[in-house]
Amino acid sequence: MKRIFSGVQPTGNLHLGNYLGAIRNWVRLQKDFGDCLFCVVDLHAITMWQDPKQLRRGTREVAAAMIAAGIDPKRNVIFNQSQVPAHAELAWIFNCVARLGWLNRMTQFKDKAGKDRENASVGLYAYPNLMAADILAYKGTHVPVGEDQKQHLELARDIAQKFNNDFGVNFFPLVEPLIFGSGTRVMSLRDGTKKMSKSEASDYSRINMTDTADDIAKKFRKAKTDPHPVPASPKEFEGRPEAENLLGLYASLADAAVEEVCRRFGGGPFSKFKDALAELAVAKLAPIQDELRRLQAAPDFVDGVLREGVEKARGISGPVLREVHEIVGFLRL
Ligand code: AQP
Repeated sequence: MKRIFSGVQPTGNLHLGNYLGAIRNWVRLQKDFGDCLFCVVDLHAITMWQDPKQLRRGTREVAAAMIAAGIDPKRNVIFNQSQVPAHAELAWIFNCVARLGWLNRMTQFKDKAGKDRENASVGLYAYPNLMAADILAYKGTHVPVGEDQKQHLELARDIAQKFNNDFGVNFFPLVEPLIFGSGTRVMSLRDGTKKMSKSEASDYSRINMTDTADDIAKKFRKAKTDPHPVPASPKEFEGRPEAENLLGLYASLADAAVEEVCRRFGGGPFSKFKDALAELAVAKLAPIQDELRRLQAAPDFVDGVLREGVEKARGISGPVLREVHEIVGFLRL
């Protein structure tokens, strides 16, 4: 059976990268996959310190954004990770399956821990094991994510394979990443070599899902470019990461080929192109933002969706964990 699992951290500032790289694809996939779980991964969020009030607010905001973007809470399971014990429990078992050498190769840990590695939390280091548990607690088979999560998904496959080999079973599926669409790697507006990210200090580096039309226009106007005209073909992207990112963003928002966008704006000034890009982004985000505002004013509704999701998620993961206990050899009393 095919089952989708994916998640977003409630760490604030949900941005265009999260939308184009992940959430928009989820909306499209829910039509083809009957069984989808979309999770607000609050256990992942606390691998870096979070203000408790902000974390609660962020959890509701991410759930609301999923619904506002078009994920149907009736057909899918929308829930927050911390309320389903199977995630943390299976993560511990996977801590005992995954090898230190595997985790040492994870580039996201290196990026996030930076130079002060000794001071990073153990949770940040073991993050990929929890991510494998998130998916496999439901025997998830397909995981739609942005390009940045590819390495973690390869690790989830390795963990599933090693668990199956160690215990001589064919229990966990080998998860398939679904990395598709033109927004799989949206880059920072200040530096085209870095991904757009929630935790980047400068707010000018990203378009937040809650930005006003004025903010969006201002941020695109200030976005870094180069002194040359807009490239007339993707062949001219070489050494121009900011231009490539902005044209890619336009293509992704317009659901058009990047070649077509280059043909339309190529040779012209960036100022004109940036105005068109801002206009398009505002038009595409406006209906989602309207719905998001409506849902933010109805926290009881959002909590109700999460509560129902938690029940369903526990109902699926509980029996999987019972089987895992059996396989591992925990004595059931
Ligand atoms: N820049 C991006 N382009 C395309 N996809 C992206 N995703 C994140 N950034 C981009 C995808 O969004 C989903 C949810 O991401 P997350 O909230 O779990 O955290 P993250 O990947 O660590 O995202 P951020 O925004 O960069 O957060 P911080 O700054 O806290 O690390 C994932 O599917 C991800 O691929």
